[in-house]
Amino acid sequence: MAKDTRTIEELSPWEDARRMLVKAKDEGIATVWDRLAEQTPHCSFCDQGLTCNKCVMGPCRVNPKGPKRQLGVCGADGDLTVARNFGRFVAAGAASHSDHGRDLLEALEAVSHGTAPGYAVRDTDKLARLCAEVGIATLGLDAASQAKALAEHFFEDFGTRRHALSLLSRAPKKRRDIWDATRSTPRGIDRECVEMLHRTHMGVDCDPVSICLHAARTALADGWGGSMIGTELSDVLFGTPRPATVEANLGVLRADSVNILVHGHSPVVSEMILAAARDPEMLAKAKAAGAAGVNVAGLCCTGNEVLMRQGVPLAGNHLMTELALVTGAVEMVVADYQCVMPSLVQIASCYHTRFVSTSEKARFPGGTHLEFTLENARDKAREAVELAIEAFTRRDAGRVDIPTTPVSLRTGYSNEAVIEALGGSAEPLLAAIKIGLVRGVVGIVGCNNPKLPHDGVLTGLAKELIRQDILVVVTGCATVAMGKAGLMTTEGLEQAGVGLAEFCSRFDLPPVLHVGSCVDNSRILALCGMLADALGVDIADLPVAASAPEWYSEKAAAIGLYAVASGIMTHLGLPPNILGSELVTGLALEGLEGVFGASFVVEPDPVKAAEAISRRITAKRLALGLND
Ligand code: MSK
Repeated sequence: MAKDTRTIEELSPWEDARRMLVKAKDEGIATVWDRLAEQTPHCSFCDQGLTCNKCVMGPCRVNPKGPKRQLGVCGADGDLTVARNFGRFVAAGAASHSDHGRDLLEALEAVSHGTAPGYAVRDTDKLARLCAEVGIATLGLDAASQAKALAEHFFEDFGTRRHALSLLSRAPKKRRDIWDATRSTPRGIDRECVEMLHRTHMGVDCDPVSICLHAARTALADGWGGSMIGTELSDVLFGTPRPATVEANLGVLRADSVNILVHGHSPVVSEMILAAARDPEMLAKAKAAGAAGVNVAGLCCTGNEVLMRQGVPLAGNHLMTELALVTGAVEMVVADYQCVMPSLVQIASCYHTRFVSTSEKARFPGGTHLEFTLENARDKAREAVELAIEAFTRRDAGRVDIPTTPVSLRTGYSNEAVIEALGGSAEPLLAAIKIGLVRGVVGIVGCNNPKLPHDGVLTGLAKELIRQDILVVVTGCATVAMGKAGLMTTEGLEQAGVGLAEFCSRFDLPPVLHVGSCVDNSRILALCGMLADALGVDIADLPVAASAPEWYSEKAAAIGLYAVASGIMTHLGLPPNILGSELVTGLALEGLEGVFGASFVVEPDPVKAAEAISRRITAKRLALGLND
């Protein structure tokens, strides 16, 4: 297999990653970096978005400036080909987040019917608030009846609304008017995804601009719909996050315990695994097998979910998932869905590790499939923990290497927790923004990508921004990076500018606030809506920005596009595969500014990216009549 020519030091700055990369090499285990090297150089047509495999007259490679093949067999030119591919890319991301949201909705419905043993409404206040927000009268309704009514209401957002999603009311009126005027108002979550597939079938929408605008509508259905419902109902079912200090990196694995890693995105399975692992009966079984206990740790966004609500330590982000298994100390990976590399099954088979898939819609041949449903989850979780205990008895102590000690980070900053930390309203933050103590707020979100130095752009950008008195909020895999860089404790304020440090010290906040998983980017949208309403402006007028510096996934493209369509300038460390069309690229980098008041910036260098974001924040501040 081809090897990445970068040195291990160039691949990742972290001690835990580097040690495991060396161990993987010594043990002959291929990782994502090795496979990237083998796939490089990539097909230049695919790289530019100029291949089409949507029908069997093709597949086609379109060469817009070449002597031949300027059109696909159907007659589609390069712009149309790129737009169709990008539209489907965004729809897949929006569908993924939203289908995750639907699972929470089904869980809420089952809880309301009493058919989901072990699940319950844990935040009854939030349930009542949500009911009131969408117009459900709660007087005289118990929690189960409220849950039933709310579930019925949100199901309509998925399929049968005709005009607008219900939580769009959280966006300022000016923003909703822009969506109406540009025909971007998302009508139904499923509807926009399905319509994108329809529009991009051969011979339907042949206008690249029209397809891109529908991509924005599809992304908005994710951000203000599927993801937002997913976040809110996760809080209702599992508790609204509150600030806590937790640990992260591969050092959270324990040599003396049964280690179970929960991976993927949904809290529905991982919460049950956690409950089973904490059961005294399971603990006794673990002890009988010679272990000190059962240690559950998280990976990726499932990790973020249980970190935020349950204080479960986070073992790593996207590029750490394979390396976690290379420690030789993991008994089991329990996966739900999304961002779970199929390679984990092969790597697990090199150790005593069991890979367990749990979702009917996410199967991994070669692994153990324990199908969780809302009815059987409690029993299946116990079965999984017992299998992990059995795997512990087969662990080869000679192959165990747990590198480094864990770092601490602060988590749990739901919007409710932020408001509480500020003393009951967002006013102190607004006041700090007005006088320039805090110059702006930037959401840094998303993944790792092996094409870029692991966590390097994420942390480099965050350090530059906080140094310039810009508050950073993070979600998803960005979280572990910031935690390892020491930016998620109040000690991180040493790296912040004077103004930001003063503001954060006053409220005992770190300079980088953890607001959750990928779907929880919807918390950032809601916060922006709240701040804009408080100032009487549109979201596009706020001194805010977003960034997905090391993104890789379709979901991240949907997030970026819903941020832009909500009026938030968005930085990407890598471009999507659209560079084959000057029209689509121009729309992304400039044209959307005229439509939504925001567009994309692509810049792999974190310092240059910070400069671009800072310039934007300065411009927005001056336009609001504030100092720069
Ligand atoms: S898990 S989408 S690698 S953030 Fe949400 Fe991480 Fe990106 Fe997956």
